[in-house]
Amino acid sequence: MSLLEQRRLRLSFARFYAIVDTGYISPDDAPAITRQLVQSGVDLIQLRAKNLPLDRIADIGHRMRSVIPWSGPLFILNDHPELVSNMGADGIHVGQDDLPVAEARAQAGEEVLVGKSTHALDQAIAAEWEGADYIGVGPLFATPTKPDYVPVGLALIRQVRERVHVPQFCIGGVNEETLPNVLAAGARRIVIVSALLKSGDISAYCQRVRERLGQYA
Ligand code: TZP
Ligand code: MG
Repeated sequence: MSLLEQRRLRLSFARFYAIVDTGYISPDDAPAITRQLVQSGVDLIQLRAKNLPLDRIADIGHRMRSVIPWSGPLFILNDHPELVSNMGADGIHVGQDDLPVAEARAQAGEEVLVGKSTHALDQAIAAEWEGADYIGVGPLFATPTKPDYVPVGLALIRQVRERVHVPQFCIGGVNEETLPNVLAAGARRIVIVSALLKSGDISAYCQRVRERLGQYA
């Protein structure tokens, strides 16, 4: 099995995606937070650093990689495909206004997962056609993490499930309080950013989220 196939297999089981966003934490805390996320059993960890220069992102990414076991959560970098191979990330995540999937894969490495953000059904279908290994679907709710985006609403979750085959991670305003409605609306894979980073106890928060996810097959 190729490395890409192994990564896709691990992705196929993944349900809980955490993003380490330097808009919410001090970059120096990223490795310690990452270690907590690893120990808390999340399936994917993304580094999202919108406010830092490239050399700083590369440095934080290296330090995060060093605390994520190779058999542990998949490690994804947001933006900057050119940094991926040196960082040893498992994947790259791009948005609608970023490089096309094929170009991101060409820059990041052919064995690397490519994820793409989508905000509507046509974008979700197009991302799969383009070759994305997984998609993000959202923001479901208004969120300070992505303030300029109109919420897509919960109905999109089932529409995407019916038409798209690659794993779909529902994102945007997902937290302990909204999770029951998100799951009832059909989501089986979720991303949490601010609620997790601001929780004060990442381990306990993850435990409760995982229990709730476990109630849905
Ligand atoms: N893409 C769509 S919504 C979002 C991203 C990166 C932010 C989600 O953050 P939060 O804090 O979990 O609402
Ligand atoms: Mg981007």
